[in-house]
Amino acid sequence: MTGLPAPEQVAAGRRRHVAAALTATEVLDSVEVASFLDAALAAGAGHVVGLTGPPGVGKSTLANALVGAWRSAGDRVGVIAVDPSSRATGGALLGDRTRIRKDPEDEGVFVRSMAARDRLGGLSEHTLAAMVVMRLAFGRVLIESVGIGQSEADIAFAAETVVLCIQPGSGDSLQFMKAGIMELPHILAITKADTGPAARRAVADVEGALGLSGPRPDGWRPIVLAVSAQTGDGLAALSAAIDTHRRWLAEGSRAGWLRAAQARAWVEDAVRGRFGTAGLQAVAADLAGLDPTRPFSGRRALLERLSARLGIGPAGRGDPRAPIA
Ligand SMILES: Nc1nc2c(ncn2[C@@H]2O[C@H](COP(=O)(O)OP(=O)(O)O)[C@@H](O)[C@H]2O)c(=O)[nH]1
Ligand SMILES: [Mg+2]
Repeated sequence: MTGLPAPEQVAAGRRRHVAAALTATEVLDSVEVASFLDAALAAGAGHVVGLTGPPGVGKSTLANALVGAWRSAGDRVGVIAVDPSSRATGGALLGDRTRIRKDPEDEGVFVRSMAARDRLGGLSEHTLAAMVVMRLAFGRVLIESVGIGQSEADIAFAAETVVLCIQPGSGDSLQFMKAGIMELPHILAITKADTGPAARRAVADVEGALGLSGPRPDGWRPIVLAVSAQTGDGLAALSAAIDTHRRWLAEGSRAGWLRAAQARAWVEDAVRGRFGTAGLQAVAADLAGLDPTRPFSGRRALLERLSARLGIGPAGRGDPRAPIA
């Protein structure tokens, strides 16, 4: 018994079915769970927005404001809050949760917080599974994840639209540019716009930094804006920018390409995480032939094959980061 609801039940979006699916997919290694997630990935149509940036920049407050705006527009929203500190503080996100879920009777908002991992830049495979479940159930999915150094990049593993939050006067844009992070976000949101001139300067700084880093390989022109979650100024513009990027992705086969690239990255990351680069080399041919529409089944099969070949027990046991070579 896996306790898995039917994908159609999850798609109907009732909270108890979503919760059951999230619990049942915490362990990815069964055939049933892998097929469920592949089916969910194919059927889900929710748009996944990643909200990232340093601690204190205003992500949670902005997430709350976005959820409010989307709910007012009648959209149903799933929120995944990835918190690197939640293990240490045991419930740092409780405040966020109560702030976001204003109405406990509202079936249209679902918030799940989870601890960060070291891999996938703080996003665990569990986060990916949760994202896949959420985008089956909700038209909009928001992932809040703290970026620490290079890990701002890794929200791009999961989200379709990446919003990087930058604090006015922090000098962070310079750091991001140096670290090559400026090329990743589709939208750069200068937070706390109510703080005045510093926010306006930050917009100019970020636009300058983007000009220096040249065009993105995918041709998207990043949108820079200032937003205050406190006053609501710029919130409509942020929401519109997210939808502009969503429409851009929907043109041609951009969204499909993106999902396929992400799916490959998930499987590669899982293999690398358990079996190191030697594992990746051992299954290079299988990886090349991977069906990106069924990454969870592909991942499972590859891990099982490697475990059998190397005689080290079922996939997913032991220290997932221990390399074999
Ligand atoms: N002035 C101002 N302060 C804000 C705004 N948004 C968030 N803050 C404050 O910034 C701090 C960090 O906010 P939080 O949303 O928890 O940041 P996170 O760590 O990125 O999730 C809190 O004290 C917020 O009240 C804003 O739009 N204007
Ligand atoms: Mg937060």
